Amino acid sequence: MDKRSIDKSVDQMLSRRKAGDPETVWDREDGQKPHCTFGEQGLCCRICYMGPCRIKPGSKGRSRGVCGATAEVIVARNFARMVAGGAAAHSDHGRTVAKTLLMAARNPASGYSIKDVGKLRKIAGVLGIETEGRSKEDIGADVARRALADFGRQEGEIGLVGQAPDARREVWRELGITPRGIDREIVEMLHRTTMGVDLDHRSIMLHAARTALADGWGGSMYATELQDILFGTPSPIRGKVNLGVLSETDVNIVVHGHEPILSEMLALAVKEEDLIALAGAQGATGINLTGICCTANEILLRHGLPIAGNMLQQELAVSTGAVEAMIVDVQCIMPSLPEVARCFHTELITTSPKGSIPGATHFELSLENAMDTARRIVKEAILNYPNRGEIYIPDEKMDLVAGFSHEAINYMLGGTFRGSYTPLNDNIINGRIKGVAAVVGCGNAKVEHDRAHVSLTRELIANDILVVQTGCSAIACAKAGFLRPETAEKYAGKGLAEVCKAVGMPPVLHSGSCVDNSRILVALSEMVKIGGLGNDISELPVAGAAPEWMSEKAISIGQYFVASGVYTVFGVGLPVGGDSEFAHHIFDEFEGLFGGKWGAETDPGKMAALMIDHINGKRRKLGIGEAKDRVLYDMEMRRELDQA
Ligand code: NFS
Ligand code: SF4
Repeated sequence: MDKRSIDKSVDQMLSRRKAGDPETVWDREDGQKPHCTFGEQGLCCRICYMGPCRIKPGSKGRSRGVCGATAEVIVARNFARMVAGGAAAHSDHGRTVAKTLLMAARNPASGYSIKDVGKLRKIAGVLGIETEGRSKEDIGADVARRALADFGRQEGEIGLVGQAPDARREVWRELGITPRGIDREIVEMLHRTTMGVDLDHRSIMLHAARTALADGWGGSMYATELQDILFGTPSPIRGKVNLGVLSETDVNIVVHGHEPILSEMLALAVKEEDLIALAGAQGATGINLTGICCTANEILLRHGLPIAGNMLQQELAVSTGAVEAMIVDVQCIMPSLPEVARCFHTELITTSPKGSIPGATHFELSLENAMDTARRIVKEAILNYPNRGEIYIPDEKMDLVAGFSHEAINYMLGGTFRGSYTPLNDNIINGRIKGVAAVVGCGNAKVEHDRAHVSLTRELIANDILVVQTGCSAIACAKAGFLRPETAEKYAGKGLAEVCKAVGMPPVLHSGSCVDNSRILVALSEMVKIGGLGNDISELPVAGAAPEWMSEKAISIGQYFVASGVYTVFGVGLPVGGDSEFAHHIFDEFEGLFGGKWGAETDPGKMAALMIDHINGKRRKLGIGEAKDRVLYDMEMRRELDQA
């Protein structure tokens, strides 16, 4: 058995397992080995039933699918369909938030309201909606309607691309890939890649860029901006992370999934006195609301609520025996959960009409009365407390500071409300900070849990690169202790450490959930607008990475980062190895089109090297590069990291 995780809580949980205990994701991963190499290389086509067809790797031109499809077309179609799947997931989330904003604006009895009026006005401005002399509800309703219209828009441009630098918008216009409507691009992606339509891998990937941009600058960006309007724009906040945040004596409620629409209400419900009293009456000391995955990131950022773990820890959280209820909505919820929950007293509760799970209890969330749903769920969890059996909670937990929305970064660095990125740009120009890297994305049971996130991030900050994070990657680095200001002194390079110390921020900034990768796009656009670092995102000394990705959503994110001009490296592997022409297209030719391109590298040290070299290259082009060697970690330092 390979080592599963660098996170000690995982070892502690796995080492206690006895015969008959429920399987984990790692057991099932073993059972799938070896993974099908055709699929791994993107060479398996199941688009029509003359197949499935598979192409022998390296058989260029000689081996075709039954219909005649070549390797590069099959690889491209599979890749593009992953983009469509990921864009659909993020965007449907954005749609729910837009509907919630409309509800907040039109029905105050729903319990939703508009919290961040500054953000509302800013977004209204971007969308060309009149704000003068109007109530926040009227503006909010118009913003929500404009957002909903952008999902179904047939022609023109979706509204939030207005946040991108002019030069970038020009690149998209010239390529003809500015998204028209969010749903429209996703549908067209599926159409183009059905049997016998778009048979040119370059054309398929161009539309994949349009689809991904409809996610990054559309669905995801609407999700983020409208959530901020509804629930508040995050600012730095303290929190705790890892399985050790579960309480031995409180009622433990774990939210898991993605949309904060219900969890925001749960965060309020758990503070209600009658519910706390009810918990007391059941013998508990209180109610402990925690989370897994991106919902956890959302409630951490806005309420400082603790995170129990990232995606690969969901089964382990239930296996502590200490979780009264796990409440799930959509995305990244393992189908194995009911099985695990059955072995304990944990009640698995579904809330989305889109995500039904046999064996779970369903409490449908209605936007009109979300608070009532939240209270009923909390009560259900409390009443389950007396059914607790034996529990085991690993003692691992770590402090963190999160909440670095781009507005917060602005504020911290600028020092004034509505400050600016000028100090960040200045520090990049003077070389204290070499550049910025986005390290994001999932965990994947194929590789050692959290290792690549943590080693990559550590090497980047040692080289004076400010790291911005989201998703399960942020949770990984949080568990490793990187989200504390003192990390700067311990691990960051001298220049970065100096800046962090002056500002009082960690060298690794947690910016939120996966839809919040759109915050990074806005931050990069701001850096361009401030000036001194070129005219387009593609000129900035920045890079992106998803070192342990697994989800289609990660592929969509990668594609929109690249199409926005960012060099983006993925770990684990990419399902493109089957065709050298396709690989050449996304790894090389893309740069000529978008100014950004894909990279793939499984070794985190080498991944760091690729990103650092890229950032240094951009610095030289801007005329701000001076020779300084990369800090290379030797084996000794890596071992030390393992033990940290
Ligand atoms: Ni992003 Fe967040 Fe995690 Fe991956 Fe899943 S929870 S939306 S997809 S696994 S980072
Ligand atoms: Fe095979 Fe072509 Fe059908 Fe794909 S579309 S399954 S390659 S026949």
